[in-house]
Amino acid sequence: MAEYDLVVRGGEVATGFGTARCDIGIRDGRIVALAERIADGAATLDAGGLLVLPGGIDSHCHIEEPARGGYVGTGGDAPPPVTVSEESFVTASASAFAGGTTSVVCFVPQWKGEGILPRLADYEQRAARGMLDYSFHQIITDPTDAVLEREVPQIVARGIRSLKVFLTYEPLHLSDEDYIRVLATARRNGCLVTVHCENYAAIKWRTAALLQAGLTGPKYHAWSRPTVVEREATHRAIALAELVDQPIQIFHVSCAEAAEEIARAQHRGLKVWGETCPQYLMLTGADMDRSSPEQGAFAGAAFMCSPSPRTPEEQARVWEMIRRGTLDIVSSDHCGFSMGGDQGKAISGRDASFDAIPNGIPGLAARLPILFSEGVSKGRLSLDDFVRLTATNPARLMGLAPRKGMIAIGADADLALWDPAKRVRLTNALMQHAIDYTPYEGLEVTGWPVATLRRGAVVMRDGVVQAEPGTGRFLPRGPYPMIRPRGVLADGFDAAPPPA
Ligand code: DUC
Ligand code: ZN
Ligand code: ZN
Repeated sequence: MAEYDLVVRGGEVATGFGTARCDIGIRDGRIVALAERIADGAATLDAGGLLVLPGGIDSHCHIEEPARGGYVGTGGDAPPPVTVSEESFVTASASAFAGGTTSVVCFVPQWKGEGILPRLADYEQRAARGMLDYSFHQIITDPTDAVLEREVPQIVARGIRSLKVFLTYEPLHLSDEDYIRVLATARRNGCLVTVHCENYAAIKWRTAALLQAGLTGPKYHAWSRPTVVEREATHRAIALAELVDQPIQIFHVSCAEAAEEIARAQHRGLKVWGETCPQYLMLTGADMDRSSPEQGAFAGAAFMCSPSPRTPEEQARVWEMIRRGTLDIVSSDHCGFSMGGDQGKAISGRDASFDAIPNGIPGLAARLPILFSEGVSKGRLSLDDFVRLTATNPARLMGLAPRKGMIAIGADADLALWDPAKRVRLTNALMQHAIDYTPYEGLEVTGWPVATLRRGAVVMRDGVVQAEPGTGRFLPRGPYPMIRPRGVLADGFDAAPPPA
């Protein structure tokens, strides 16, 4: 019997410290050999002329997440609509594999008035139908004593190590008091807290004024939440995390002002990490002012997400914050709503004001090709930077390393075989998701995944995804040092002692 189930032969393997031309021996889904030349396995995959990258880890994806009014404006008097993301775990898996991503961390919702365990049970079943490997962030919108004291310890025991909070959105946002209670709970249970940073009251106030002035089209979404709204919430999220001595990650940073808050915190030694997304490098507020013959001004809704895309100048500043290492993860914030039909972007009608249009864009498949093309191919990033931003750093911060996010002996054989010279014009069909558009339609990229391996199985080759639904695995997370509190406390008093 052959020593290896599969040998990936002759690729330029991205180690995170430069590349090495070598063969990769895979057995039982794991990397067991890395050498200049290894013996034939039961099967061989020729990687000559290709880069071999760790499969992408997308640590911020909304997949099949039933939401009650989630991600729609700041609310009015009408009851918020219930939305179920059109993307199932099966379609999201296909999309991820098409773009070279092999694992995700996605979101278990909590609806106000409910606990977290029943919805977690439902979500576990949904996720188990996919082909991707996955872990969960638990959203907390209603931090009752029962949730924080009884249920959070139970989800931690089940391998969930991150809590997600929103500082805006009508049915989701937390008060400062509740945010502090979630931070303290995370500290007591050894979790990371991830934070959506925008000031709820500021957006609500500005939205009301815009609507009153008759400024209702999609482009005014950007006007409702200028950068100061994000900067203020980022500052507050960090200050309160410092008070509690709780590590946090700031999600989807769109502007330098917010990134500078993170840089200052990091300079003071706080455990604060910052993530950005391709939309803040590629889209601007002006995209929401687009119109089309079929959609009219509603066409701008295709680019609506929160925080809002900004300006070309802001994009350049975000690149700089990536280069400096302040922003050390690029995720997709994949959260797709189709433009057609009446359940996606048009759930409140095509004439709806901007505050009633669901926020979110699809980006699971586009993430790696865009970052490679705009980053590595255009000389803004090294290949090592790319690997860190898209795989190694998310794996480390989410407690998935060293099993995920790197090409090393013992790691899962999650690989993207990448043609760095291949030029592709992005189309919605190439994204292989369930959403009826991509905001990047027509963008030409240089660099493209020609095969994706998940735990040693070839799950995508030349754009054809082949994987059995139900083969994705849950990735339970235990305690890990990166998110251990620093132990720096005001007056030396610990108001929320962490586990021993
Ligand atoms: N922002 C979005 O655009 N969509 C999903 C959630 C979010 O914070
Ligand atoms: Zn968010
Ligand atoms: Zn999100």
